[in-house]
Amino acid sequence: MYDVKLVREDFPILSREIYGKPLVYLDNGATTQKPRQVVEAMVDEYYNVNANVHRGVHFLSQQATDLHEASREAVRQFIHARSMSEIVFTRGTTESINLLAFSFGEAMVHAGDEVLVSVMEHHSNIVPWQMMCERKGAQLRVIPMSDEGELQLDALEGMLNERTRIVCCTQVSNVLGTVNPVKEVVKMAHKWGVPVLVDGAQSAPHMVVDVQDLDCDFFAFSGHKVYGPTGVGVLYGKETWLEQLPPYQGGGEMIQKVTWERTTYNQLPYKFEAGTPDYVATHGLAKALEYVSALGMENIETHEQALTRYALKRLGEIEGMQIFGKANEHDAVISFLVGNIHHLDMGTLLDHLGIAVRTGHHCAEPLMRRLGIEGTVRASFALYNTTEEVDALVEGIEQVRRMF
Ligand code: C6P
Repeated sequence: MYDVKLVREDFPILSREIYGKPLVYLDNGATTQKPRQVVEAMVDEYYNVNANVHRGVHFLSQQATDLHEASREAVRQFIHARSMSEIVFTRGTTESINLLAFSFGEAMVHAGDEVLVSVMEHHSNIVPWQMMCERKGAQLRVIPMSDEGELQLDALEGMLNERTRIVCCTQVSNVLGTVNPVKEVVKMAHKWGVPVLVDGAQSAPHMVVDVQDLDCDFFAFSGHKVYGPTGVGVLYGKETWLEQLPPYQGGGEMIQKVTWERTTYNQLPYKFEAGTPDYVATHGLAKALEYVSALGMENIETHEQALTRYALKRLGEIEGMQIFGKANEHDAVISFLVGNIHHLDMGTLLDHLGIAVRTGHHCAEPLMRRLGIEGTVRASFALYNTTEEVDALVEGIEQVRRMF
């Protein structure tokens, strides 16, 4: 039995009041709250273990290194990667994609080549590719979607060709909640020998991720959206690909030998990890993954799916409600507008009722243009949200609607 009341006790912030009202935190797509287990493990490391990793022969350095590398193993298990050399620690999804766009671009992309991204990508999975295409004289092409917010695979089929170098696609849209058929996308791209990057920022917190089953070539996610600390993320890459790519940044740790004439690079994954890593954050991330794994990703998914279905039904009953994203496969993200109430007004008034939602373009301006709007209000759920909180959101929206 998934006991959400018990789970909530692990998150001290959830018992806060905002403007004298109990906090209803529905901005989990932006970042999730942290359980005690994560924060306490990090405090413990700073108090009792702290030392730089991979550098010292002394006890503390070795202990910190062991924790850091155990975290890599925890990530490997969480996304079901084949080997620890395929797990590169970064600062987050954004840095993971920038790393890949730079390195992949340097090695694999030439003038006249094409890079495919979907219309529902976050800016993090658009701009780095745009910058690289500009540098290389390549072309960025956009995979369209239906009005329901489903990726058009038939269009993708027609876009793949001998000039395509990589396909970049989010597994879950941070605006529409669409769960994209990335396994299908991978199969289609692989027929042309084209690798696929899956942006897992919004999927890793909500579902079992198995990169070997997806057969994707690259996968990126952020620690802070999976109940872990800020400042740490992951780029997974198949070893065969990572071996072929040049480093992203130079510095300590990523080298094998440095002379004035020439530098040789470290083995995977260290070739991509220049400088002191945020080893306390990687430990925190491991604790977060341990936490969700103990609850069971399947149980979390079942809980959140039930909550999303309930919210879609209840929100749908509100007069003037327009929900964006009607895909069959829908994750725990709901974007909406009510009548002609501006999204910012709705967000601000809900905030005064203690309800935290996100408003605006959600870092997906091209998608907003496709939808013909400037922004939406977005409620996004996590493992600790309850049906009572959905009711509070519905009641809050009704209250705002009455004011207008
Ligand atoms: N989306 C949201 O409120 P970072 O900032 O690097 O941790 O994650 C970037 C990112 C990449 N891809 C997707 C699909 C995302 O949703 C995000 C972050 C947050 O929707 C903050 S803008």
